Amino acid sequence: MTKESTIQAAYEVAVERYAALGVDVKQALDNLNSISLSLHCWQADDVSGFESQGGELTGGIQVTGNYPGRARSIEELRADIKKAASLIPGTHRLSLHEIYGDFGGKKVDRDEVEPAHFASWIQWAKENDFKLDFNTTSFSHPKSGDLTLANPDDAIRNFWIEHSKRCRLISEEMGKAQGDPCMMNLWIHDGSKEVPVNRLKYRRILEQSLDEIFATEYANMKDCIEAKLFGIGLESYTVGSYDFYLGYGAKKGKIVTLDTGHFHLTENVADKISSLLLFTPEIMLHVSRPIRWDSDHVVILNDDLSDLTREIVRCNALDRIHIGLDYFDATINRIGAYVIGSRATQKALLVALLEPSALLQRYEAEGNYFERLALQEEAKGLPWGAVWDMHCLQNGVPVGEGYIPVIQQYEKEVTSKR
Ligand code: RNT
Ligand code: ZN
Repeated sequence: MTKESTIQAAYEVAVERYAALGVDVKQALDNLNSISLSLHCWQADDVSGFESQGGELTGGIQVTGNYPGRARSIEELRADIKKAASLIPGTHRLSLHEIYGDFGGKKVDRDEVEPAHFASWIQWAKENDFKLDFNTTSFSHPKSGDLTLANPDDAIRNFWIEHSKRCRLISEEMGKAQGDPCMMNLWIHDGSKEVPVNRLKYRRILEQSLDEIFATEYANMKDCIEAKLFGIGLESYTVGSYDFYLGYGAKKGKIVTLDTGHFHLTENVADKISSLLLFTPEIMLHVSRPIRWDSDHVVILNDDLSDLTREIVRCNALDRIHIGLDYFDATINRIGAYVIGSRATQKALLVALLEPSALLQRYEAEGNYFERLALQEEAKGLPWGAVWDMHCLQNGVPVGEGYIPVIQQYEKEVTSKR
């Protein structure tokens, strides 16, 4: 393990190097410390949840792998999340799906869920310094089918409307209890395997359903609507496409969720940020890593992620963009997956915060494009790693790969015994 004195020395050299380019490292770290990630609870148990009648995962999403140690109960999931959070610098949020309610072994259908089912979560979050976010769950249910809120069958549509309304109320209670708005994400898989001859019909129904769901105004929760390109088995048509939700969000003042796995693979999600900032109130992100499709691989520090975080910082929009994670990998230690993805996202944010932006902006404004490109290239080699190590040290979490043995130990003592 690197010694504290070595970390300190490397940090001081880095501070000087950045200062020469007009970058205030201390300020960058203060900014990084103020960013909370919204950790997705579903990496811990492969999107299973705690419904007593819990069945297979449907809705066109898929988890691959069967690495031992999946969380099987609310207690195990909470313990795993706490373990993961202890290895990630900063204080964070936890994003719950409706199926993770504390149902006490009873069958509570999705149109019956109440704030009481999340009382123990609210208490847990308070005790463990988490803030909560929330999600409606319209997949993995006998009434999920291919169409939920866009279903022409009113019995099914109304069931999901009721579910979504109740989820908003739960979110409101969470937001009130934590004194900070709960971000409620609404994602539905609605779509079809072949192209319908009436595409408009289902989108019209979805618009009506959303209008009904959002009719009640709340002060302590914010609505986010998540678009998608396609789901497995629903490849030809997605009712809630990006155009659909962008239009809805811009017209009705709702927050659009950009999931980085929900676009054509050559589409640049970072490029969407500045446009959304102009026309929608805020932005919710689901940071994921698609490989050939929306595969939800563990997030790593790659160019796509760096582009995204740089764009957020360049737009000076940290206060309007909520950063949630959304991936599920069951082929490796699940707590390790949380830690890798969260730390990668934070590293990408740090690199963005350390960008010599004033100088780059000046070059651009003056039309000095050689200088702009040269500095961007050289900036890639700046000693941000030394600053990251110091950040971990100051936050009391393992520096560098120091979290590997901690996770191995937890696996030995806890998850391997499940
Ligand atoms: C699915 C969406 C959605 C889910 C979670 C479980 O493609 O990304 O956000 O991953 O809600
Ligand atoms: Zn998502």
